[in-house]
Amino acid sequence: MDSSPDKKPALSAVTSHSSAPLATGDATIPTLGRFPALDRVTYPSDMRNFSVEQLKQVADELRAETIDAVSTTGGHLGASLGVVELTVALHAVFDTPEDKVIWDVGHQAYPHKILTGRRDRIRTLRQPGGLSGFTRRSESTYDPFGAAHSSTSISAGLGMAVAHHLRAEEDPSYRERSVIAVIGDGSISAGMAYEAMNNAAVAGPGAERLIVILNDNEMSIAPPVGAMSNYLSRLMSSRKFMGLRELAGKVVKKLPAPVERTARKADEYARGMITGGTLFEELGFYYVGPVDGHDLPQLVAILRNLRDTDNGPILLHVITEKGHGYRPAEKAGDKYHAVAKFNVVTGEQKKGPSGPPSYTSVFARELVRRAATDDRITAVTAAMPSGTGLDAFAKSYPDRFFDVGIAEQHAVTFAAGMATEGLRPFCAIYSTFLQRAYDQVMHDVVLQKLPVRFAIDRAGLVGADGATHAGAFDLAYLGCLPGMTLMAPSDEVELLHMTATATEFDEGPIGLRYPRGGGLGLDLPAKGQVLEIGKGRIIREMGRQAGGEKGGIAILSLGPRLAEALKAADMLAAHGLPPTVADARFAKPIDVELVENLARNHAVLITLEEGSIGGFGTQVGHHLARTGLLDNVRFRPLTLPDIFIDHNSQDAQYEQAGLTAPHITKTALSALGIGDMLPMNLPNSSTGTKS
Ligand SMILES: Cc1ncc(C[n+]2csc(CCOP(=O)(O)OP(=O)(O)O)c2C)c(N)n1
Repeated sequence: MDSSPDKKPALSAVTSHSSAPLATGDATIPTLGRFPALDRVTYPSDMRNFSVEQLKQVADELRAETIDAVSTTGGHLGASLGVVELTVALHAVFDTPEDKVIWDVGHQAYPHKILTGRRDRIRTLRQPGGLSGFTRRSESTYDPFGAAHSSTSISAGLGMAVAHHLRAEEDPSYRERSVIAVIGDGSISAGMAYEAMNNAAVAGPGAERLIVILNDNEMSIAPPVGAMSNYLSRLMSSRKFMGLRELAGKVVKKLPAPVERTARKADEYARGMITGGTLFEELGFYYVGPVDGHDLPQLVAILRNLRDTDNGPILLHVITEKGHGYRPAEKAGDKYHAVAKFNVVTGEQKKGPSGPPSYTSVFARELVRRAATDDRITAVTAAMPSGTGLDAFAKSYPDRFFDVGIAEQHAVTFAAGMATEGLRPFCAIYSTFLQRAYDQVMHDVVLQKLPVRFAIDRAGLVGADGATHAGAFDLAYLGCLPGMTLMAPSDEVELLHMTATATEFDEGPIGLRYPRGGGLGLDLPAKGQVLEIGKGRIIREMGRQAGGEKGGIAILSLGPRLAEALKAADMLAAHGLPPTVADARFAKPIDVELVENLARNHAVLITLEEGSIGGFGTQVGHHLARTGLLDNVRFRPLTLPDIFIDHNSQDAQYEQAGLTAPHITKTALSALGIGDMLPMNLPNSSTGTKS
């Protein structure tokens, strides 16, 4: 067995980085000096001449460094700990960044970041202005593809592999290179992964350089579900770990074509006889595995063999343990998938301040309560039972709860099918992930007027997960669909009512979108009430003002920004301009009567929402324009700005977005033409900077 790692020369791209190599005493790396092997690695090229023993030391230290860093930032720990050995082996064997390593989702890429020139910034992970919690092209040449939504890696990798080959003729420096997509057993449940695998074997020259590494830790966020997961377990248990001896007979190196074909045939025949072949082989992949993903010497040797073979596309089945090497994570039910800051010794996570119940839990509570007396209610999640609160539903009604795996498209059409049978399905999906099922929403649900209830969680800005997870667009992408009904609660009591309303609404598709985090701490009534569809409510009537009959300001808010609207109302009242404040409740259909009255009776009409341009304000503006009312009112729609907002605290994100009380106040005063007359130090609404 040749256990020495790759000794290929480093390419120029590896060394031309902007950040300086680590210097002893670097204040940004508090662990410097504690990890002698890791301290020698700023970039992967630094460890390519390491012995396997040295690489094992790097791996051990990398694990400790990852734990130490995440203990100060919080983040996705379990998945990262599971791939420490794999990360070291990949970067030691392959010529990254020339060879491409794509991490599916990217939440397991913290060790990868540490080894690829970002150790000095790893403690800024998910912090304002710091490293992203996922892979990102703009962050490093070692991140060839940005991610955060799952199951994209095989498609992207295949595209890269094929494109590289296409450019071979015009590129004199062309050399064969590998593209490696690392995808988890949870993420491989999504349709996209199969679409890509289905294409790989026939995608043409270049595709043979694709290596898919299935990182099988028998976990998604929750335990994985579905026949594929069962299949992988069977595959794993029916075979012992593959060692080098078996691999030697399996990986057919560059042999003359006829010999290769015969060898392949014999090999396939033998494998088929023993195991019946694998699904991956049927799809045209060369299946290798299962392999112990924590056995570094073995991994290095196997990867070297795979690198040097052109029998691809290859699927390497690696078995790992989520949270590996850190006892508290290994013992935890969720394997520390996502953690708050924690104590490294005890593993105890810092608890946030115990605030009011989350919107998620209020929704789940009402759904569970209603399901007790309504057996038509079913609940569907795409691999997020705890994130959507549906774990509570699952406990009470396991027969009516469906976790379909990471498969948002299927979840939506599955719910549509249920609706055709007279059930009342709730499809609970985060706003950002519902994007993946857009055609299913339009074509399978809305066009057919099927009463699927969309519980759209994490609507609006979401904090540390950043732009990839922001629920910014649902008001726009759902609001434009004919016949869609769309609600947004301004507080948790309203959410209770809207859950009740959605349950009882059988006339067609309906959605309720609510944010990440806690409500206002209001007393919750015992049950929600059914609201009148398409009707908003006045919260505060405009006081008497200077400026004649039609004067003053109206703020029409959709969703939880209402609290900011009310603060703005207090600010304006302090200046003698108490506005009318209304809660729209419905983004679609808009309350035409309310909108028209506000426009007719006020000089200024401001709409407010936690969504992008093209959402609620656009609907209102369109109506005003078409009716001619826009001619006589100063209409000011406040939405998220037309930019992607990076990870930060939710409050800071809304500040940047220009959606806080001072912004609203300033918008109102500017619209009246008196913005400059008042001594208020207010932010500039378009940039979030102080004006
Ligand atoms: C399209 C999409 N849906 C849902 C998620 C939320 N999500 C993030 S990681 C994850 C589990 C991934 O499981 P797996 O691929 O097995 O990786 P592991 O965390 O176990 O290493 C889920 C469901 C997502 N990122 N993208």
